[in-house]
Amino acid sequence: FIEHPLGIRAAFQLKYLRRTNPVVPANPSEANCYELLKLSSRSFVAVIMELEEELQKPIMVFYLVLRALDTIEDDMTLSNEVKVPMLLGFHENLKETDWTFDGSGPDERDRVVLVKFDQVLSVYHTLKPEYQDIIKDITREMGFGMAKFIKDQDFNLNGVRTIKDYDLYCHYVAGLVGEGSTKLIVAAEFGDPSLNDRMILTESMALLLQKTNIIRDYKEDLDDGRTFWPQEIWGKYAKKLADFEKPENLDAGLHCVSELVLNALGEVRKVLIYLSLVNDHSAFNFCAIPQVMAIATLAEVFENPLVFKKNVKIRKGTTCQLILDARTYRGVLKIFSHYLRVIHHKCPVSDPNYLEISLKCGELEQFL
Ligand code: RWZ
Repeated sequence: FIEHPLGIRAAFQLKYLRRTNPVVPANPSEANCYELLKLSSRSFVAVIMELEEELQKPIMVFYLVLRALDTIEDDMTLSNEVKVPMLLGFHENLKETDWTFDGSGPDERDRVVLVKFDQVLSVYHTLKPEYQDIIKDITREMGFGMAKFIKDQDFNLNGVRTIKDYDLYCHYVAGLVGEGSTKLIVAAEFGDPSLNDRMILTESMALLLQKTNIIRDYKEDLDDGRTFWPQEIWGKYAKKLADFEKPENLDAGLHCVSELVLNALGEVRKVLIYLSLVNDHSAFNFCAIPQVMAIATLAEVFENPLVFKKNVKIRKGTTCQLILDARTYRGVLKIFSHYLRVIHHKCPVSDPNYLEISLKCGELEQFL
C-alpha cells in the first residue's frame, strides 16, 4: 500500500486484464437480457460484461430495470395522467413474472426493454433475495423522484432553478443508481463495507457523471425543449439559456461552461476516495472507467465553442486509451492529473472563474 495525502491506500498496483471465464447465459431469458443490454446501454455494456459472475447479473438486471423506468419517464407521447402512476408503481411490477408494456411511442429507442420486460423479470427472480431487495428499493425511490419532478410545475416551466435543485435532480436520476450500485458491490464483498455508511462518496461518483452529461448535452436538450443547466449559474451570463447559441454571446457561454465545470470539479476529491475503497478489480474497472471518461469530457467541453452547436464527444482512440489506463488506481490518478492540467491551461485569465478554477486545480493536484 502507498500512503497518500487523502489517506488513500493505493491498492491497485497489479494490472488487471480481464475476467478469464467467459460469460455463458444459463437460459434463454439470460441470453435475452444480454441482448437487451447491448441494445440499450451503449456505454455501460462493456464494463458490465467484464464484471465477475457474482456481480454481473445483479448489475445487469438493475440497469435494465432502471432503463425501463427511464424510458417511461422520457416518453413525451405518454400523458402525465398515465405516466405518473406508472412511475409511482413501477417497483410493484417486480413482484410479477410476466409484466410487459408496449404503449411507448415508436421513437423511444429503448422501448424494447419494456416490450420484453418479462425476460428481465425472469432473471430478476433468480437473483439472491438480498440483491432483489436492493434493486426493488432503488426502483421505488427513483420512480417517486421522477414523479415528483413531473408534478412540480415550477420545474417544468422554468427548468432547474437553484444549484440545490440541480443537485437534487441529479440525485434522483444518478445518485440513486450509484446508491444501488454501491450496495450491490458491498453485498458481493467487492468493496469496503464503509462505503455503505459514506453514501456521500457514492453521491459524488454519480453527480460527476450526471453533471458532465448535462453540460455536454446543452444543444440536444435545448432542441428537445428542455434544459438541466441551473438558472442560478447560467442566469449570471445570459437572460435566456438559448442566447448562448448566438455567436455574439459566445464568450458569456464559455464563461458559463467554466462555472459549470468548476461546480462539477467539486465532486472529484470524493470520487478518488470512493475508488480507493473498491477491492475487486472488475468492480474497480466498472466504477473507474465512466469517471475517467467524465473528466476527459469536462476537459473537452471546457472553452469549446462547439458545445453550443452539438454534443461534444471525446475521440474513439482517446476512449480506448482511457479504458486501458484506468485499470489501476495509479493510472486513474494520472488521468485525472492530466485532464485537470488541460483544464487549468485552457482557462484564460479573462474568464471570471479563472481564480477559482486555478485554486480548485491546485487543491486537487496535491492528491494526484
Ligand atoms: C457506480 C457508484 C451510473 C456510481 C450514474 C455511478 C450515471 C447517468 C446515466 C452511478 C440505466 C444508468 C443507463 C440509469 C438509464 N447516470 N443514467 C457508482 C451512475 C441507469 C440506464 C444509465 C439511466 C442511465
